[in-house]
Amino acid sequence: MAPRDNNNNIDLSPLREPVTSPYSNKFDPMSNVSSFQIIDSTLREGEQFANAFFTTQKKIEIAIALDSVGVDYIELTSPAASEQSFNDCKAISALGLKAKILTHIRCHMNDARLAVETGVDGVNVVIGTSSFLREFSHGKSMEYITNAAIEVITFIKSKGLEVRFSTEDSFRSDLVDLLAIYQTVDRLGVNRVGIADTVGCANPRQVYELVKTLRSVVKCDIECHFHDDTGCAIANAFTALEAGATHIDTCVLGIGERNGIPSLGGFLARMYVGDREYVLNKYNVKALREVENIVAESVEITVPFNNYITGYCAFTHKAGIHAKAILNNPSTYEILRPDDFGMSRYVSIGHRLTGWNAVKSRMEQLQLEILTDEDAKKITQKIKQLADVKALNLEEVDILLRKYHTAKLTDNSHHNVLEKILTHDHLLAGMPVQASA
Ligand code: HCA
Ligand code: CU
Repeated sequence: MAPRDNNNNIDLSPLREPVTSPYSNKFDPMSNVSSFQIIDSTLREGEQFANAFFTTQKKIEIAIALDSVGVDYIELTSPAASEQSFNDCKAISALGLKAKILTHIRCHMNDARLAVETGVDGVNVVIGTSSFLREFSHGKSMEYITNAAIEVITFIKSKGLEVRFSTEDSFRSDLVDLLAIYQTVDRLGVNRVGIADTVGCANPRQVYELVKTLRSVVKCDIECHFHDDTGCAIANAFTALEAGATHIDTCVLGIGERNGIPSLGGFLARMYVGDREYVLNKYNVKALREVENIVAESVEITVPFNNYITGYCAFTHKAGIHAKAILNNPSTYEILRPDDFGMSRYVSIGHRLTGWNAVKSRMEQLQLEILTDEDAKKITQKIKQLADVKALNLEEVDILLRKYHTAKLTDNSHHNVLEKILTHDHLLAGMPVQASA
């Protein structure tokens, strides 16, 4: 039976919550869609973004902002990269953040020795296993890689730190080689193994197959890292969790080598649709905007118009049909609830696709109470006529509404008002000229 409020009226509020797809399979026992962890790599993968240069102070600011979002781990550039990188690992480990701090190293004893000196909680170790990388990059055999992995992992574990072992370019590596090395390191007691789609070639189906296979041969957690060269990074991350992965790598705004990896905000948007409670209870999604602004400014980009959640039109509704439904019940055309993310919905009305319901709603917001539905319809026709030449901004729509309203209130001359306004200039006639800067 439908829930009722105290006055026995049907309570519509559950219907106003975002309604997810009936096809989602929340109770799949393999799936970790409701129990994943985030490893944010803005300060490692993100440092490989073309424009990135983070000072120590900026890294600290970003780490604190990431900690406010509640990411589970923060991954830092290898201490072997440079002296400053080593010192930055120390400085960020010493901040005492809630997030665990990782550094990311090559599968190399020299790097491992440096890493354990920095005070990090764990070390993410990586080595290329695809034939391309074995032939054209480091030139090592699988036997060499396996022995190096055993030595490095044993050493890091002996220092009491978390350790993850990952293979670069996993999706172009030989499956038998991959499974063999993951089984070896699993037996050594790594906390996680990692899969990396270094070139962004994988699609969700391939990801599902590989993670599912890996899940059946190792006991440890599974971390996944997906590049976005072909637009699948977030979908791949979601699918990996469905197949049993446990940890996903993200970067603020999706920055990284070439065109990056899943954006933290986009990934959280995707997961919110999978399990809203889990995301909202565990992560402070209202803090996303702050960390995005810090990173965007620091790497000299603007937040893209179509950015998940915080892009300037992420919650803007335009077409009349959408606007009408949204005003009745936002779930109709919104899968994310803007207020959950500290954002506001905006219904755009000054264009030729507008509808009278949206215009009426604006009249109500402005408390122009004497105006009727008929008035809203007439004004809407006028907006469409003007907007066929050039769209009106909200301020201009408001001027039209107020002029019409004043005329109706004072001497019932509102019809004349509409007849006289044939251009934008007519609309703005008599309005105070904006002071120019
Ligand atoms: C790279 C390394 C990496 C590592 C991922 C991982 C990748 O810059 O090439 O440690 O799992 O994409 O393979 O970022
Ligand atoms: Cu990468």
